[in-house]
Amino acid sequence: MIIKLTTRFALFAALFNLALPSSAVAHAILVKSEPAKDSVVTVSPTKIDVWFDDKVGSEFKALAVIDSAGKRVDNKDVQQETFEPAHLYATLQPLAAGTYTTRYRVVSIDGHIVTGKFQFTVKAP
Ligand SMILES: [Cu+2]
Repeated sequence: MIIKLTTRFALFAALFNLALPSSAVAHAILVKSEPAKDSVVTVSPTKIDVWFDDKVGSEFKALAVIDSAGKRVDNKDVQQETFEPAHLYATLQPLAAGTYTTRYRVVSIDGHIVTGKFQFTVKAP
């Protein structure tokens, strides 16, 4: 009985590991941004900052801010903080009142590409 349970547990553990290794262990996820997701700001931000839970690759990184008409309002100058490789940022053009969508794409250290988006709103003070 003990052997059978142990075997079953080992099989379960093996299956679980096969199913979830990268997403559970090394897949970078966005944990913070400035402006924050779904926030309302009254001053046009001069840049967009995003932070992941782990360092991301320096290649293939992309960060774009798009207005409600689909026009890019970032300066296409995405940078990775030298001493904090989980942090990316890009500078922004002056933003009129409106809702903006930030889109990002990074490569996790496990080699997987992670993409996502979130919105923030600029409101006249
Ligand atoms: Cu992954």
